[in-house]
Amino acid sequence: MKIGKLRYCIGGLVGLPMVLAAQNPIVQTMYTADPAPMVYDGKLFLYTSHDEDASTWFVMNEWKLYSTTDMVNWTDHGAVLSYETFSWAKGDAWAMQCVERDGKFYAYVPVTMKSGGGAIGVAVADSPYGPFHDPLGKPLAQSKRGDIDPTVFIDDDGQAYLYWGNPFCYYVKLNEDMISYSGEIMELPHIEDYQEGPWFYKRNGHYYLAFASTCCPEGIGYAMSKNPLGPWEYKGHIMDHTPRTRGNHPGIIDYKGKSYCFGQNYDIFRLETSRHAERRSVSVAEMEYNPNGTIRMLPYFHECKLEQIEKFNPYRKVEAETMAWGFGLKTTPKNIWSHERWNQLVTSIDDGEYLMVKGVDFGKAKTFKVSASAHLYGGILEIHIDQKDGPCVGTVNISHTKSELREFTTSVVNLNGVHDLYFVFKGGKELKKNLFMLDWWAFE
Ligand code: FUB
Repeated sequence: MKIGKLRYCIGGLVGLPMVLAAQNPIVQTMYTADPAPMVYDGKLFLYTSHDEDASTWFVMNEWKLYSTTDMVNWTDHGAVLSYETFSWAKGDAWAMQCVERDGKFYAYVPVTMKSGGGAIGVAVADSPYGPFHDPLGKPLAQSKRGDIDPTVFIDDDGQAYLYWGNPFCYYVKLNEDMISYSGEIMELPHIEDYQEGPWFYKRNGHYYLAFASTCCPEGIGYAMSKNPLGPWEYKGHIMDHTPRTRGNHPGIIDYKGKSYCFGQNYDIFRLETSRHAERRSVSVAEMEYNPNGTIRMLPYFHECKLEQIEKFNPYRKVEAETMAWGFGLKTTPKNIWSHERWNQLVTSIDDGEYLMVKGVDFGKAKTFKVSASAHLYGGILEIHIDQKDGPCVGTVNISHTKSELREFTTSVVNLNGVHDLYFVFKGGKELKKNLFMLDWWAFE
């Protein structure tokens, strides 16, 4: 099933309800939940869980990866890890977190075991994109119950900590190898309003434990401590409980001088129906700290600030799966057998749909090149600026390519300055759906 079919039914408008006019939720091509940001090598990586398109309850099989350098245009790297990575797991790829240590990437995940019950596993990779493998062949940690939502933090002295759990919050000290622990698993004294989804981090000497607050609806709460093992003092809401989202789940990070709080809601699913199902979408907001380290409460995501922090450079090969908005489109791995499995194609492109890249710094573009494949009749890619119906500065006729990827080039007019870029897709009378697939594009 494809997300976004009702787009054309809302009041007869071709477009989006006002409520989704901003860059949130940040992924529209599929459902994402449980955001886990990580900064590495100047890039913000975002691992998410994935609600399957037809989920009613939590149908979750894999973890996805997205990245950005400007906070509004996100590149889709596909699924980098699945519950099948763990031979002893039978499903339920819920909230994970990935951390880097000495050039290795450790993904901590909750899964349901073949033998029954939940446990925390760990997988290791040499790159943030994977491939990840399970070094233990068995769970890393298991407590009495509610073994979900692992969060890991490495302190300045090198000691790493693992926290997790719903409705109890457990913790343990990880060893330097990051795949074993020392001492007993401990249970935290209950923190007011704690439900699940702990997110452990340190900033300016303060330790923070943010969490999804008491269900339902969940908000985002937080506690602070002077010590990585507590005692933790409840400090209130980062985002209040609100009927606008049933579940929430924090992921908090500093990037390029700003602080961000990621969470989740049902806002993409709401475009289709008002009934409830676990089909969630990750959103993000800029957040601020007070001088004493406490956090200024945020309104709901739609009222929050989210600025593009650098202009987008179109004079390079841009993966087509990089977008600020792509409602109605899908992505799929370009080649599942390749070691670059994270490279995606944009698919499911129907007549009237569009892909938007925000804040593109054009300078003086003269030519546009796109790599695409069309299995049948193909279609037209129109290049518009500023709005979907804004000036059309170029048109590419993507014709039948015998299923091969082929480069198409067109000249473009009057392109300088910074503009939002819209690729608007048009079919002909023979074909309205699945017009073509896109691999990459570039301006020259
Ligand atoms: O995504 C599955 C579960 O829902 C997570 O583990 C919880 O934090 C909640 O977001």
